Amino acid sequence: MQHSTSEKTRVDPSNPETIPKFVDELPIPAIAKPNRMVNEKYPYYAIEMKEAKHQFHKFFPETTIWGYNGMYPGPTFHVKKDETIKVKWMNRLPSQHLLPIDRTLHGTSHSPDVRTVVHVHGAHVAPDSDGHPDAWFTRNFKIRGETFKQKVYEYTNHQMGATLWYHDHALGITRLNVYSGLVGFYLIRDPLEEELQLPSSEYEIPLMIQDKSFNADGSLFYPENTNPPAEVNPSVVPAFIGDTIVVNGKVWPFLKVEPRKYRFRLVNASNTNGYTLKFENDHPFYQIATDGGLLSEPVKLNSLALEPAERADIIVDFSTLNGQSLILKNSNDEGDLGFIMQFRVVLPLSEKDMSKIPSSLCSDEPLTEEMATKTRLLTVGATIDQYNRPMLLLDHRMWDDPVTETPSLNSVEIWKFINTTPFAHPIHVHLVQFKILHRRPFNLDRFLEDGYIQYTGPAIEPNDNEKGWKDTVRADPGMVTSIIMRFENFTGDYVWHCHILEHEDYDMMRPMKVIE
Ligand SMILES: [Cu+2]
Repeated sequence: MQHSTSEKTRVDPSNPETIPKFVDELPIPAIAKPNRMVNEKYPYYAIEMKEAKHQFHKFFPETTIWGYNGMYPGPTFHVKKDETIKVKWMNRLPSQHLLPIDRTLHGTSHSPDVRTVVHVHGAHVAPDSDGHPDAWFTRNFKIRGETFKQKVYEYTNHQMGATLWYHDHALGITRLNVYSGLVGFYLIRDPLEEELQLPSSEYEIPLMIQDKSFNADGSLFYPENTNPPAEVNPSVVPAFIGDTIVVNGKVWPFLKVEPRKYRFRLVNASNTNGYTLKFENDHPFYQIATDGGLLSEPVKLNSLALEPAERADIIVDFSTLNGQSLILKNSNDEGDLGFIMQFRVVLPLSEKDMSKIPSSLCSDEPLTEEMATKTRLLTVGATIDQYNRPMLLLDHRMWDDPVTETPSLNSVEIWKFINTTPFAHPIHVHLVQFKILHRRPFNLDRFLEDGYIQYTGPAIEPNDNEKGWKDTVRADPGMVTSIIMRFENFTGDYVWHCHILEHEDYDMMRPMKVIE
């Protein structure tokens, strides 16, 4: 396709109607390289958070972003299961934030504007390497938050092979730091997985989906203020959805593929937006993994819902589509946000496709309700703050309230999320991978009146493609969503929260302490 210079001049980054789709090739993020070995044993990585220029679309001016090693998305970690790595995450960012800061939110009134801390989402890791929201640090570690302990994080990777991702988690500004570009993939590889002959190497592609809005000059747009209150400006917004879709850093990209099977590692890294992914011609695909690793068997799908922070590994077989193009759509939206990216089956088959979609993927040890020694009832709710703004809360408590979720080491617990709001919240628990037990409708009016949970229907099993290990669960409105998990290996301070980042920052996050 040829584009004239006049087309370039007509493109207005702030107006999605003027932005041509599928003109940029999908980038594959660079692979993170260890700088050296520690004691000839541990790969050691030094990663710098830096301001940089990024080309979101070939007809956009360059955009200032923040990225790990100056890249958006950051470099992809490829690590082996059970192999320890060390990472020194370094802040080399300027002292002024790219985006407007609300100083009424937790942690924002007396702290520096630009502070960072890195969380590997889904990692089973010691608390001092988990990226606690108060363990933030500024440029060159000059100022440090109250729970800061160490400059070098250690990841032991004692968990299943999985598609994890890393992102910023600094208290009260997570939504702004992530939106600025502080995100990347962290892939754990399990040698057992190699034996399954899944599509691999250049046929295994990570896809990070985010929504973004731009100003006319190509700079990132993030809203400064909602309606009232005028006295809080900038003010957090209760939700933010951009007007373009960005995959691996390009707006509505395309990917040329061979007529064969591919494995895609999907993450929804958006602030608020959820997607229901679907090929335009209903082309089926197979989900093989959830947040925490392989499913016990592949699940054939025509569409796949992904809330913020959820991941899915899927296999798509393009072998019957030689010469065709197909668009990956988002059926939640009829407009521009209904388009994710395009696949063009135009590359010649380089060799016979020997990869497989095995009928069975991995054996699974179940967690049963009888194993649980504690059940926690946790409200997912909303209130109104002193400025008349909506404020979302977990268990009616704020981030700064004393810790109440204190599971014992090696215990199994059931957590029931009682959603009293009219929308779904993706709830993320650090440290663990859990199983979804069920979702069950309840009488909301009765619950709001006297706190009694009167179920109004039978418990609904999770979908087949949600039956694997999860670290983020969609808590549906009007439902009690039950999960079960075991707290193993580590004690100390962690967090659990809604992964809609505008909610997490205000004030839908709670401490969690695993005790002896
Ligand atoms: Cu939420």
